[in-house]
Amino acid sequence: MAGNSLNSVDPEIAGLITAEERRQADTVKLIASENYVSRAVLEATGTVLTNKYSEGYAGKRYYEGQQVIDQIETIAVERAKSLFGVNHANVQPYSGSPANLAIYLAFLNPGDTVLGMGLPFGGHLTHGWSVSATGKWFNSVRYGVRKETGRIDMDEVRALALEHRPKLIFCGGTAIPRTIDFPAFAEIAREVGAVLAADIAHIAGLVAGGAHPSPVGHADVISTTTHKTLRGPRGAMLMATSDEHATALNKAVFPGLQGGPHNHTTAAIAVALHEAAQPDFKAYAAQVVKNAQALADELAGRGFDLVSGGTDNHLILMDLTPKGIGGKPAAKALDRAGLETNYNTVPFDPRKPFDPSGIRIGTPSVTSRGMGEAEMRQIGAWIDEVVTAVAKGDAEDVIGRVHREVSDLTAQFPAPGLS
Ligand code: DSN
Repeated sequence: MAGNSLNSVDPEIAGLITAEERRQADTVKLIASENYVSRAVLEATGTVLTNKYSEGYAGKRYYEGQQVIDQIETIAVERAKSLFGVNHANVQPYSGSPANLAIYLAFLNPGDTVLGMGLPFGGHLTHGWSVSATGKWFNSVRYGVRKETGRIDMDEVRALALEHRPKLIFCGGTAIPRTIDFPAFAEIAREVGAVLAADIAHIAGLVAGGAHPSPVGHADVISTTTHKTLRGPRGAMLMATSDEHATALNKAVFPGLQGGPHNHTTAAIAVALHEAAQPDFKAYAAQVVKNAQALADELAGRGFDLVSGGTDNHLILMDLTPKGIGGKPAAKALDRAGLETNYNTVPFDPRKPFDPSGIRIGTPSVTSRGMGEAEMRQIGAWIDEVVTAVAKGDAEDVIGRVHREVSDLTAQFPAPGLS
């Protein structure tokens, strides 16, 4: 049993993994937070490193046998420091939410005040939203965007900070199509004596590739997942410039919140950081933004209502209300046509998060497949055709035809990491 392949031990799961691989290959993946990792990153995740417990940090562990793991984790940390230009990095958080929870544990006590972007405006659950532990155990205050511009209202951020004196301010989020003004957030945080946390999960690859300004030198602490634009395995990192902040974060991750790090993930993060330090990653990051802007331009030209009117980064948020359809039926129809998106609330959405007005679209994955602006314009045309047909209640033929055309396109652009 021990030496047998997955196929012979568990053909049911092996078959489903193959089916998912085929689905990923045949789909135009437009989910803004997803990507395709390289074969090298995939290989690192599927290794014997998963067998090892390593509670603690390199050189100071609570289990023996760390001769190899210490080297791997140290390499990952050094690569993160070098790529982002920070003095300290912790590569152990299991994912973005635990990474953000560690920030609370490091700097706040229960009941303290956090100022974060409201979820419906593009923030993350862990920035103090009501259903999250961060909204239940802390006093959370939320900022949003201006109704007229769809952009973060920095006057409101400052006014709320002065009124509520938060101990922690989060900037960054999950559905923000515009550049985050890190210096402006830093000024407000300094004014009220708050720790500024930049959650760059969505844009980490753009920051690493020079396609979005860096929060380094502005934010006190930086959190990121490793699997979005950064194109690594599912995992997360915390970074800091000062020794004091780094020590507090390290204690919060372990022993504060987590046990043993997932060493196979650490190795894969190290590989992804190596890939992100190569010159072609800069070109990738720039192309992600160019593609998003081409797609945004195509959609706007076809009458779609884009939040903030366009994008500076990898994602587009659209309100489908003027098209006469909700985000959920549109996303489901697009998925059947081979165009994978997610339904999403839009700022000031009158509808509920499980049936919201918008969809969110991103270009990290299609760019990893080598698609460019011409393909984005074609994808924009397909989105328009499907959404218009569904809104009219007569979409079956259109969905079928678009799906065939999508298959022709995906066949020309093989996805990295897939066999
Ligand atoms: N679930 C992620 C996203 O899709 O943006 C955020 O954690």
